[in-house]
Amino acid sequence: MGLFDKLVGWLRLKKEVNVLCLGLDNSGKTTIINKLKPSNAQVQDIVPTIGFNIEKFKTSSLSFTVFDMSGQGRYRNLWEHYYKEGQAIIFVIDSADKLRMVVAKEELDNLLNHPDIKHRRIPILFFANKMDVRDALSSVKVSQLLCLENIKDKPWHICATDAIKGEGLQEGVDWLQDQIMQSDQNNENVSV
Ligand code: G3D
Repeated sequence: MGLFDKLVGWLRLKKEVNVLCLGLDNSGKTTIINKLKPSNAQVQDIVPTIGFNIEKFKTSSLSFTVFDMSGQGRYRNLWEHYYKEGQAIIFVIDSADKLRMVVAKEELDNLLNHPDIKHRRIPILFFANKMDVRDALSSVKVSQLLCLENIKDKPWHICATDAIKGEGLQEGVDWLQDQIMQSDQNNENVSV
């Protein structure tokens, strides 16, 4: 089963799933989203998202909102507005960019403490991307530097990925799908 077919499995949830794809610029968000889209819709030329840029991709049951999180303080209010709508988060890290790991952590902390995220059990999938780059940090190391073990009130998972080859993405998508289906079932049980 292809990645997109997996994602279409979410159709069974009978609702649109809004996935926020976040991370610093150049971490690989656009490359990842393009791998998740159906092959005939993939963009061949990937333009790094520079400056303030929100991209939205819509497939049959999935709506992805992608934006960069750093260096755009004056626009922050605009993109934070999307937090409310997100039902799942994909947070992409450039594992080879050791210098900006601290910036990635700051942005993650801001995200986790945001009023529209803080009290929700929203699943967060971390992609420790660019694993193919020599000297890239391992996903365990990335996890340590971002202090992921401190996230106690949200389900989270980290996958080592090479977005160019598409490696590791499937595992992450499977996990995210399980989480969304589980939370859907829990909500149904609550409303019965
Ligand atoms: P962004 O959307 O988060 O800003 P992009 O990031 O998807 O535009 O990717 C930024 C650059 O990193 C691109 O290279 C892209 O090809 C590259 N990239 C993305 N994922 C990987 C990966 O897993 N491994 C490697 N080696 N490179 C990756 P360019 O050269 O176009 O800037």
